[in-house]
Amino acid sequence: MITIALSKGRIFEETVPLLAAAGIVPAEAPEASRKLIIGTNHPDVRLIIVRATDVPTYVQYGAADLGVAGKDVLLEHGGAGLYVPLDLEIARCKLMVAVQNGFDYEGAVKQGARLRVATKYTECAREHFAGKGVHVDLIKLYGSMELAPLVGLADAIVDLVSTGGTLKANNLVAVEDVRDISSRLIVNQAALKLKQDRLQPIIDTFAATVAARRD
Ligand code: PRT
Ligand code: MG
Repeated sequence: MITIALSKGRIFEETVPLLAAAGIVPAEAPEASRKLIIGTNHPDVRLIIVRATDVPTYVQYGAADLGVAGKDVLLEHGGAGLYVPLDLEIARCKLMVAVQNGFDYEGAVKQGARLRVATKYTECAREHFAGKGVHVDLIKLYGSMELAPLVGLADAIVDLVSTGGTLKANNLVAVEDVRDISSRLIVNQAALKLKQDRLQPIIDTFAATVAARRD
């Protein structure tokens, strides 16, 4: 049995074409049912639907052989026990620093002010501000970071931005790039050895499909 861990939403949707290239077709969409285990056209290939932040954990412990996870999630998770052979170049976005419209971020940084920063991405944020020599108090949040500057919880947020629509709708502006984000294929290291004959062709097909999209 080959088990592939995916999160529903953009990662599932953008992984379906890669699976199709490898001849794997899900029996149903996760939105269509409440099932957490979804079969495919191959009796020995199944998909499991987990929270985006839980994908590395399922793969790390071998409950899934393969998974697709955002670089943001992998940076926070740490990546122990995972082989990360491929940037799938899907679910692209940017990790950015944003502030309320009118807040003088540059000025605050120049003055050496201590900034309060709310984020789900504390590891990435810590590294980013340490690299700039900016002192920050990090406030861990699990969602809706955009609210924090509006109600005085934080001076700034570190969050993912794709269209910019969420920032705009909440009177926030991006002031700094932290890093580009895309989703990666992750593989359980033991499974790669034990099931190489089944896993390697899938990895190779994903790689070829990603490369073909670039040209
Ligand atoms: O949503 P849920 O709480 O269940 O979990 P999740 O947010 O971890 O999962 P999901 O499926 O939303 O995201 C999975 C992965 O997609 C992330 O780990 C990222 O690598 C990637 N990704 C790509 C994004 C975005 N684009 C994105 N825009 N993840 C989240 N967002 C959010 C962002 O946090 C912000 O709230 O969308 C909002 C901004 O979007 P724009 O288009 O308004 O800029
Ligand atoms: Mg989300």
